[in-house]
Amino acid sequence: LPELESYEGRFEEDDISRSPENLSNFAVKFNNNSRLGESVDFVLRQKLRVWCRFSDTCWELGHVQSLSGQNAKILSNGKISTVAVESLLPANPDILDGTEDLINLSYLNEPSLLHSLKCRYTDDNIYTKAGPVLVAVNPFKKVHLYGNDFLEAYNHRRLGSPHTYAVADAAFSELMRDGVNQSIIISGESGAGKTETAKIAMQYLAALGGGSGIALKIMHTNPILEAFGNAKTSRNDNSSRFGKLFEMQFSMTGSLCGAKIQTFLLEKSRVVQHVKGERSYHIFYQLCAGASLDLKDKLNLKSSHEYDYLKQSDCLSISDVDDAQMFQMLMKAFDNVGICKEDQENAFAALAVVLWLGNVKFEVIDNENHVQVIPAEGVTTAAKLMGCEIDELMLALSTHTIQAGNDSIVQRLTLQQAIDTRDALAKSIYASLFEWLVEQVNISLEAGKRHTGRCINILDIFGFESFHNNSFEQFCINYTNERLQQHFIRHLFKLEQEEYTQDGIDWSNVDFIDNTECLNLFEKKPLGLLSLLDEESNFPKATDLTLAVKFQQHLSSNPCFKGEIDGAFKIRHYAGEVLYDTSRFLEKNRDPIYSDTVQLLQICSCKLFQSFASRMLNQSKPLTIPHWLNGTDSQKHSVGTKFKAQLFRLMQRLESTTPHFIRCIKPNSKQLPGMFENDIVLEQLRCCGVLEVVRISRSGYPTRFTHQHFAQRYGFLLLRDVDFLDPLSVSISILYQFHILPEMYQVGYTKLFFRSGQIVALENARKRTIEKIVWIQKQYRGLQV
Ligand code: AD9
Ligand code: MG
Repeated sequence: LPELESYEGRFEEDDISRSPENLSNFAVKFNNNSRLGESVDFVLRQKLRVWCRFSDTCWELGHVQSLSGQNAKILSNGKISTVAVESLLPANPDILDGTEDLINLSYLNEPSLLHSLKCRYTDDNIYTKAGPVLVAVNPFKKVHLYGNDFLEAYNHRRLGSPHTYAVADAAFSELMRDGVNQSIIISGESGAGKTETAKIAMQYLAALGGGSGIALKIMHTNPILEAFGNAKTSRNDNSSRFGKLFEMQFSMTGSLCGAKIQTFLLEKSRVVQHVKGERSYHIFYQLCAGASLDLKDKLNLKSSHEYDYLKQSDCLSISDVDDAQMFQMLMKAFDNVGICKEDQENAFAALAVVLWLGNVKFEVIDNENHVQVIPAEGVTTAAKLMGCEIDELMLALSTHTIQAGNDSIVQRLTLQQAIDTRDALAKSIYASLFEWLVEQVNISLEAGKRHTGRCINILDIFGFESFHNNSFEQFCINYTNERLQQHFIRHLFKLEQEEYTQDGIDWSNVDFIDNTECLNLFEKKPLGLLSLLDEESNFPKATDLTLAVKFQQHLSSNPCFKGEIDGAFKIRHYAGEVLYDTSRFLEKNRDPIYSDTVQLLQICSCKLFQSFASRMLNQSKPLTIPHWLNGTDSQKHSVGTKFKAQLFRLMQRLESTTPHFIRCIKPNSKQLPGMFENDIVLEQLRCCGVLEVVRISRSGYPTRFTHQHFAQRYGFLLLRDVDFLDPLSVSISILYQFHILPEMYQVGYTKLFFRSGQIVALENARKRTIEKIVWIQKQYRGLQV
């Protein structure tokens, strides 16, 4: 290495080797996202790229030109401007711009993460890894990343770039290798692409384990679930209004043999009420638009604008979606999944009942606001389709019977009570129909004897939500996300710990934050949010305001809780603080169904409606006394309690599997392609735990090199001859020569582990040395010529 020797003298002069402590300090500081501070001197000399903050989410890339006092002159976009030093963060070298794994970044600050994702997104690389997590940024357009060629390339490992296929492939390989069940946990906010991602994972697994008819059947469950469980919302034209765990079952040899679907928290209020610009469930519009004349005739079906439940929001269609065509696809899917014609027709009849119930009107008949049903097409058609007498339905909707000893007293309902009764009936018919349908699909997907218990679960579940107005739904959703977050952090912790212990290094100073305190706030008995909510739900005279007072009384010592005025309260979630409004909490938690309507369903001649009645009574053990009466029958299972139990079962299932995490990100709120809005993305990276992964990596030792690789890459920077040394000794010599502080690295059996940012100093030295070598070589050749 004559060139290197002749270069040594220059290298001695270099400030990098002169001030190594500076380098380490500098790296630590940047690493911790702190401002440049005293290390700006170094940045100046290096003319490093920096991020200049113009607002919380607006960062611009620039180069430091000079420094005066607490300000720096920055060259950015061809202009020089003065920026306060405290508004600067270090940027990564441009070679890392398109990195496939965010953890590779030397600087893991927010603008750097955003920049990396954005660079990739611009090139239609919508997938990026963040350590063990796959980040998927919704392209809102067709991207050429799917289909048979890609399926095969990932299957044969010809492609290794981040992809949902790669995650599915890893899950499958681990299932086959270890015999341990796997789960793919997909989360993200509404419209971020969870359902599409779940379908892409299913597609891969179906192709891998497939060939048989079951793969096709499984794929056809999607249009069915989407028709009945998805709706247009302001955030997503095809928003899933339920959570879903899809279990794909495999034989010992890895062929797909069955599947099972479990659903969570269907938003049934949407059936009777939704805001302007949104729609009810797709199936209603599809049925109205696509039913055959014969079916229309049977159900007395009109167009969607004739139904009060559908027309309330002035939104009957979705651009670029043909409901009639979707209906045809649904019928095909029904046939392929194996739902028989009779069941299909029964389901359509139940839908028509819901629509017609919505058209039932009441008239006030006395000055106490008591009502009777106006005999019209709504109530007559609904009764006919249910298989009951019109009078019976009219009575069930406008009166309530109380048992007093052997006597029964019939009370007329007021207008509001009657409307509530009607809507409650419509909602519970729809929810029962949905449950029934999922059961039918499950029956047809059953693996039977071939099922070995080996499976891959795909979880497509609502992400963390924080709106202007947050109610009971957000309360349940965010509780779910706290549980999933705990699972996520435990898993990351375990992974890290395993790697450290395997390599014999001390991991005790890796610091993890967990969210136990917030989970306690929800779950503790008797003084947790859910228990207190149930307790208050059982007091007939309780109101949402008394609930809020109760929360305040018992929970104010928990640091994650804060009572607010007017019945509101705040919870400090892992993803940020959310303000909840208790209004209608009690009602939603009680979810009353009314005894008279359930009794009516029991005597309907239509078998499906009879089964709905037993489902309502047996499964959910609901409150059968309407909340406006001081009933004595206390509530057995509230929505909150049932949901908590369901969530516990889900977590138990997930905990027995190896998890794979996919975080979907919505790059803009307009559902448009090619638009990447920093503030929106950053908020989601925070909420879905990607920043947490990065933080955890930062708190540990994210940069890892085998001794060989490290010695090979940096050995030539040593100022002494190291030819005779083994790789570990070379590595140690490098660490000493560059004065890397002992707390910044650990030496394992096979690898060196570095705190993030440490490698930058070495990389800079390496780059500059090589540049100088090249320069010297050129001079040398020049001399020879
Ligand atoms: V919600 O919580 O159910 O409201 P999701 O499920 O997160 O939501 P969804 O999967 O429905 O979002 O995606 C929204 C839309 O984004 C889809 O209808 C597609 O138009 C678009 N999308 C999402 N992922 C992809 C993709 N990989 N390629 C192309 C996509 N388009
Ligand atoms: Mg969805």
